[in-house]
Amino acid sequence: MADFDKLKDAMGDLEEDDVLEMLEKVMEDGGSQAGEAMKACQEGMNIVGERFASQEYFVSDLIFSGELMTEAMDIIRPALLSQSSEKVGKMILCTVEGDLHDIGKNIVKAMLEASGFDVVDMGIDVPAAEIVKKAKEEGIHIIGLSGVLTLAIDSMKATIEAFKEAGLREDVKIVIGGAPVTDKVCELVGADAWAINPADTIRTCREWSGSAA
Ligand code: B12
Repeated sequence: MADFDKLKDAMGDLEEDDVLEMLEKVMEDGGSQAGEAMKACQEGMNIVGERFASQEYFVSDLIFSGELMTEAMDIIRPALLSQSSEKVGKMILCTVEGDLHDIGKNIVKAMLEASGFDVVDMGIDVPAAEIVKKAKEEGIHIIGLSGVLTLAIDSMKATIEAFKEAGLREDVKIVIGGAPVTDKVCELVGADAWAINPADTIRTCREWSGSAA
């Protein structure tokens, strides 16, 4: 049984060797506890964020934490993905304008693809108008917006407004996610749903595409 508190702390302390070693151990049985390990790593990233906010860590530590989280996910990703051969639909996923964070988005993308979605990944810092244009061009009805900065909330709102202005709001379902997103934020920006983890995102998007979770 892995010690997930230890894993969380090692991630928060940016102890690369310890994190990677613990994750290799988690994978020894094929990764039956990979979900818990991901959660612990994410909580460890919250510690990094708190230490950055209190000026104990610097931007270089944030950058390093991003690299470490990416390495960590590379180890456990195979166990998180239960591959579906069924094709359930196409959707857009991106990080909204002004926000360059993409680790969470990339995790969500990998899991959506594994569950059968054809994900059009528009990348990071994507302006509202481009998202609307892409949805229109490709006839896509499910949109996932990611953002971890507080300012991402404004960009999410602007994106939803842009769909309204284009007369397309009723044609799309929009799910938002990322660290600052809550039910209140969902209501404020006018999204259809929000999710904090990939499993909930998949459930919501599969419901919208007409496939049971
Ligand atoms: C790593 C990191 C970085 C890396 C990002 C690397 C990368 N490629 O993404 C780098 C170094 C680039 C970075 C830069 C900056 N960062 Co930064 N960063 C972080 C940190 C430590 C971790 C983020 C992360 O990857 N978490 C792990 C992932 C797995 O979690 P997640 O993103 O929440 O994703 C999960 C869920 O939210 C959900 N999800 C995610 N997306 C979606 C989408 C949908 C549709 C759904 C349904 C669900 C969903 O599923 C995911 C998996 O479970 C956070 C701290 C934190 N607590 O988040 C700060 C943090 C977000 N950063 C912060 C800041 C201030 C910055 C900078 C401004 C620093 C600077 N002075 O330059 C810049 C901003 C650049 C910009 N314009 O975006 C602040 C934001 C403050 C705020 N309230 O706005 C934070 C909160 C740190 C802090 N406490 O001060 N950062």
